[in-house]
Amino acid sequence: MASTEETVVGEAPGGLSKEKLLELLRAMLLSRRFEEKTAESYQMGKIGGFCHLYIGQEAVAAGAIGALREDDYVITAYRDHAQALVRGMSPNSVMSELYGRIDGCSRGAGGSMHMFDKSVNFMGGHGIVGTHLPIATGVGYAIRYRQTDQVCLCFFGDSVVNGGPFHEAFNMTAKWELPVIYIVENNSYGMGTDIDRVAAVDELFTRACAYAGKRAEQVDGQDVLAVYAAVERAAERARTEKRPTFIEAQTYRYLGHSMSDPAHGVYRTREEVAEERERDPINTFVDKLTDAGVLTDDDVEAMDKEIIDEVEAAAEFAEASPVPGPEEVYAHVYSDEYRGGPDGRDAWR
Ligand SMILES: Cc1ncc(C[n+]2csc(CCOP(=O)(O)OP(=O)(O)O)c2C)c(N)n1
Ligand SMILES: [Mg+2]
Repeated sequence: MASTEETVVGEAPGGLSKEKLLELLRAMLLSRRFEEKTAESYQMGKIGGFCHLYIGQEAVAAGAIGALREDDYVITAYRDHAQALVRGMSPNSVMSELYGRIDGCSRGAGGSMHMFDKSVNFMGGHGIVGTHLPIATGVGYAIRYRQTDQVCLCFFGDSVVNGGPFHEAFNMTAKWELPVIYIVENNSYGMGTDIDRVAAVDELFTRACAYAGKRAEQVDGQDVLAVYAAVERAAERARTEKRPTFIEAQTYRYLGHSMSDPAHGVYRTREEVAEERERDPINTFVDKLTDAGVLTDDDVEAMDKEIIDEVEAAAEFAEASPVPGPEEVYAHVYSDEYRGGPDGRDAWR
């Protein structure tokens, strides 16, 4: 995307407008601060169930979704808070869902792994490893059927490339020439399993060459601009050539697999985590922006404070939101026709 003189100060990183650069930084900071609050609330017992944090991987969601149009679709796995927020779901809705409250996007019934909001074309939040890839194929098919030029962006983890759904989904997506972008977040681990222990070829993007030919590439997932550029190219290809692309984003999670996993785990060393933290995607992007004169340290601090306030407000909102009543047990099980009441048949129209 071309930069303009009015909006860019100095040499614009990535050739992007100042507005776009700030949007990318804001997306990453919001994800980070939101999840720091999530961890705190979880430890205080306010959030229950499975909860997987994305801290360290923010550049992937921010860069990839930042390169899409608002009417494109996004689908992801269970590590989904950042994707939901960056796609435009409100922090109040996501936090309330984490708290299991009625104002959550799934009325508190889904929790951490099941963020969903049709109004922003965010198709979830899916807990079973790999099974949302065929759903992405279906979304791509729906786009083709409706003859629009939207695209579907599908995030997933590195362990997925060894499973059947990856190969089945990608094969049909390529055969049917569907506008889907698959982006694997290679953070080197599937729970406590090092990808090197289970993948015959650890350059994961090469797995997709059988289906995508040269439309498969590897990017530095800690560099938000590199991710942005790769997805922008892929989206253009999907809209014009109606072809899928496979992107491997090399990234790293700083915390445990989930809230019930120790921060480092026994499968990796503290030194490795410390070394990876040196490549923190937010710090490196802030340095890039301040070096280029796009932002001052004070600007960054002001943005950060505003985001922290927004996240605190979301936690207060969630805290005040009611716990779902017993009538919710039967809601949305079969259809929207249910009109409330825990007491039997008359509750159905
Ligand atoms: C079909 C299936 N098998 C096993 C699990 C248990 N499980 C949850 S997360 C996970 C590892 C996934 O790792 P990866 O795809 O690399 O994603 P990451 O957690 O690194 O984001 C496994 C095996 C599951 N949810 N679904
Ligand atoms: Mg992984």
